[in-house]
Amino acid sequence: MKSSRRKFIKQAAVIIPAASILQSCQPKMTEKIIKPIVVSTWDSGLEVNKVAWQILRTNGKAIDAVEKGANSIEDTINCCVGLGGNPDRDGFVTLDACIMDEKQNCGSVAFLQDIKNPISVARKIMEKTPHVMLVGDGAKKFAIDNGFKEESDVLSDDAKAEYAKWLEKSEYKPQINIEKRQNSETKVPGKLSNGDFNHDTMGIVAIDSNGDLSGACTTSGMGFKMHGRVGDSPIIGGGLFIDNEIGGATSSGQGEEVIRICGTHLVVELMRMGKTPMDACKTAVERIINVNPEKAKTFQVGFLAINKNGIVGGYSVQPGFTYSVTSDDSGGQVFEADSHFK
Ligand code: SD4
Repeated sequence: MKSSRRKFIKQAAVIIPAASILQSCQPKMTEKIIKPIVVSTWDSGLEVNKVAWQILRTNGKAIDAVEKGANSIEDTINCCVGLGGNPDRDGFVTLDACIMDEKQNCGSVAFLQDIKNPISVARKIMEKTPHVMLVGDGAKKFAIDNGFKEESDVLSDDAKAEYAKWLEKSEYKPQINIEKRQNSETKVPGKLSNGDFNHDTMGIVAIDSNGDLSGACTTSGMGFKMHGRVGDSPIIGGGLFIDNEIGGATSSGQGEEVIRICGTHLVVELMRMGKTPMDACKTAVERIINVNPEKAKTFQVGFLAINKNGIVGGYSVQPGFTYSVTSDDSGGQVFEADSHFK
């Protein structure tokens, strides 16, 4: 499985050769621009991309594509992202999300409970308020006032089982998240469950046919976190950053480590200085590792970036960080990012 996967990835690298040769101070606008295009974190991003692609392929806006893509995984109740995710150590599912458009408008929501689509709440905050970020009860009140339904009994069966298992030891050891390889014999196409992966986050960046970028990042956060803990995913410049002149980036993994270096903002700034998306992600990962090389052996962080030309790259601390790319009707492709530790 692994070797055929590697072979596929090698072949894929041949399909997108420009990824390794872009060297100018800004993404070269003279090269062929790939658009529309949507990229998402993890293998499960492929399904998300399909939803986003339906909007992009008919000349829809990137902001709509990333929102609807994020909604599609938030709506999957037995999945790790959204209300189906694992709860915090007190048994509550608390959601974080942010969204950013081509004009650097942004909206963010954190520590939100009982609302199914945090990314849409974030978009409403972006469009209807003078603020960027609402949290907790205030965010929930805003959501309900704006027509979002309050859900009850939100813990999914998968999450209940995981929580019961966690309570046996009540130990807080963040897991190195990878997308668990799905057994092709048991996998039901299109149906995901918490057993299929141990990550909690979906980051999405799209370029529409107009050449405009937008991004979204939505999560239930690290499972069994302290009540009230907020990760990188709703932080503009942490879990997501978009600059319509340059490109966009998103992240998944141990949020604290991403926040410490303003991860996705750094990635976009590195692309501005001429790095390819892959090299920019690699430099950001190295920055994280330099903070504490010993500790870095114990966690995962993956960055995914796309520049204005539609060139895509990713890099992670540990092996196993995958991302999905869709730029035509063929259903998209999954890539495994190169990593610092092998
Ligand atoms: C967080 N970055 O809350 C998120 C977790 C994550 O896959 O990405 N999990 O820190």
